[in-house]
Amino acid sequence: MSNKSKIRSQNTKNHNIQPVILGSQSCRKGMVLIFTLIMLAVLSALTINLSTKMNQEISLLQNSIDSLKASALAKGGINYGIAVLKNDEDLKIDGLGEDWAKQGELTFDDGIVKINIGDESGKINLNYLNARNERKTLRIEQMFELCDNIGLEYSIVPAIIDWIDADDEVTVLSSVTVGENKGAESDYYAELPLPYPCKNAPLDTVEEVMMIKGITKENYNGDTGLVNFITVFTNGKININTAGKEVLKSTIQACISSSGDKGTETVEIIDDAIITDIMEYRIGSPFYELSELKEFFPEDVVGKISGAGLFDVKSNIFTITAQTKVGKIEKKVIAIVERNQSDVKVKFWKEN
Ligand SMILES: [Ca+2]
Ligand SMILES: [Ca+2]
Repeated sequence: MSNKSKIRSQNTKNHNIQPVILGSQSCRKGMVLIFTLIMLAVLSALTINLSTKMNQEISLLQNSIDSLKASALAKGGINYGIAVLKNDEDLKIDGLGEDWAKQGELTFDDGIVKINIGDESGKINLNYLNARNERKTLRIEQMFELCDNIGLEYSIVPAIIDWIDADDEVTVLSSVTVGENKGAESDYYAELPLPYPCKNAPLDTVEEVMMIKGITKENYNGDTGLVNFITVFTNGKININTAGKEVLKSTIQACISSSGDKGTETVEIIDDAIITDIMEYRIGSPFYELSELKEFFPEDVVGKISGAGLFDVKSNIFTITAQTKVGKIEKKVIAIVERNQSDVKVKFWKEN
């Protein structure tokens, strides 16, 4: 072989090697690129995960701060309500035209607090259904009337009495002629799927009535539910200046029905129009005396209502509700307070 052809041969040989070297470098660069991309993807995923966790933690921290702020604002709202009650200008009467009955609103940098004050004496105190005096019949009648007005069975009345009274004798109310007239004691509650004893003591909270035979969540809650008409905190008297239509009608009807001899006397049935008239009258001119009812009833009926002793013109137990929202956190505080002259004490507190 000549030198020329040897060189050509070598060149050819070298020429054949070159693409192999170039291919290896390209493959290595590709590998580096893929590795880099994978690392970038992993780092991005880690960054996103870390960022999400940090956002969650920041959000949780913010909610905790907002929750504390909302609690403080709501408690401030209750204190505002207490101050309003202390400043009530007329302690002889409590009516819906007074300052305490108007909804208040406080505005802060962090949120708004809405304050509402209601009169517990506008409701029927169930614990007096077991009163050991002549008014017991009257109070039972008052509850029967309420049952009529809000569509509940009379049988809840003996059941409430049995829940409260200390004995284990089932109450039978002979005045109930439609539906069941018997109450329930521990024997009944022991047979429930989740048994519990009959309390045999006064109610401590209004919610407790849902444990009593015949009272369900459905007839407790809602616009016409029992919760709107009953209390466990008052002295048993109904404030004629603040009671709602159902309680007002039930109480007036009970006073008239219970005082007469039903065998010989026709009991006057109160219609809704008179109740509406009374409610309109009292806004501008609250009752200072029950004798003012002569605007609406004959003298003998006014005498029955006054003599029954179920009504008052003022109250000493109020419910203050304060609601607020800070960020996404909503708070509601309910305080039931007792006022004696200008001294106000909290008897019940609920926060949610
Ligand atoms: Ca007042
Ligand atoms: Ca009992």
